[in-house]
Parts: sequence; structure tokens; C-alpha cells
Amino acid sequence: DLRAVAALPLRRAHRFAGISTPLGLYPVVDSLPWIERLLSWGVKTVQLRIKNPQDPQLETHIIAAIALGRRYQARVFINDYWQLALRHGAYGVHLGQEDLLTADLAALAEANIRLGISTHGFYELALAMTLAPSYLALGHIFPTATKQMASQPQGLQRLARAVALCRDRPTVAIGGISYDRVASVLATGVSSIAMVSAITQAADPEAVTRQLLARIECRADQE
Ligand code: TZP
Ligand code: MG
Repeated sequence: DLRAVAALPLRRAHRFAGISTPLGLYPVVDSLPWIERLLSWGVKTVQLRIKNPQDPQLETHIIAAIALGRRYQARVFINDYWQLALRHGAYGVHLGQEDLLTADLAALAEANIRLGISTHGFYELALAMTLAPSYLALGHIFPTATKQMASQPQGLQRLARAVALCRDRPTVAIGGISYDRVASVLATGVSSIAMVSAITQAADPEAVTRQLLARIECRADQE
């Protein structure tokens, strides 16, 4: 809805908050136990990504995830369900390109909810940049078995160019990033790394998470 975009509050230099907050390690998980585990290990940015809208526990889980974020002073982003995020005062929302067609971006900006947007190439990136989101997710970088992708892996060279286009806006690389690839991904200048399987499928998720935290900058949110 272009009217909603046009109505975005322009008082701030950046429409969505959190433009300078580094996100650090950014695990993406599909359940409340994972959120709690990760926060207890010191993770400061996490996404609840539930892909079943029929889940009878959906709203309860979202409420609990938001509460855990407050308890641990961590950044909890809710994927997709921006209405529930809005209703329950979420810290942040993560949306894909198709969600942008219907989401009430003005309401999210007014509620000071941080917004992250998925992009899969330069065109989507340019489009997302016009909304001045709190961060831009850039993916998928490597082949991934976690999500069916319509696009091709971007690779490190395109990632580096995308990061440069984002200037000082926070960026998050996602897709097929294993522990061993962290150094080469960080070398592109990207400010954060999102991961699913490298953490959730690890033999020892806590040990891997703690090692990742040590390698990927993560400051407590002072705002
Ligand atoms: N969006 C782009 S790739 C991806 C999502 C949700 C999955 C990333 O999972 P993994 O296991 O880190 O490759
Ligand atoms: Mg979505």
C-alpha cells in the first residue's frame, strides 16, 4: 500500500529506529525453547521465525518471546506476524519482500518497532533501502537446505558489493553460513551474521554459540 509508505513519519532522519545498533550474532529459530536457550547463553539478537500460521500457540509464543527479550535485554525480532508484534510491543519485526506489500509500515514506525527486511539481490536491496529499515538482510549467501530459495546464492563478491551499497546501515548476511565460513563473511564488512542450522543442528549448540559470540561483535543494547 503506497499510501502507507507515503505516510511514514519523516521526523527522524531515519524512519526506522536502530540505524546504528550493531546486531552481532543473529540466530534465527522456530521455537520458544530455542529463544530462551540462546538468550541464556548471551545472545543479544534473535529472530522467532514460525512458518505455520495455523499454530494454535502462535500468539502465546510471540508474547513469551517478546517477554524473554525484555528479561534478557535482548533484541527479539518477530518474523512475518507484524500485527501480533505490534499488538504486544515487540522490539522488532522482520519482513520479506512480499510482506512489504501489505504490512502497515507507518504503524510499525510510529510504534518505534525496529524493522529488518530480507533482500535477495540488488533490485530488492534498492527497493528496501527506500524504506530506511533498521537493517538489511542479504541472502542467501551460500546454498542452504533450511529454506527453499527461488533465487541463486549470492556468494561473497555480491555480498561485499551489497554491503558497500548499504553504507553505514546495519547489514545481516544469511544463508548457508557455517562456523568455518564466518571469517570470510565478516571480511566483506557485513555487520551481522544470521544462522539457523549452524547453531540448531550443531552437535553442541551451546559451545558453538559461545564461540560464535566471541567472533562476531555483540554489544549489549544500551538504547
Ligand atoms: N532466509 C534466507 S536463507 C534462510 C532464510 C531464513 C535460511 C538460513 O538457514 P541456514 O541453515 O543458516 O542456511
Ligand atoms: Mg515473511
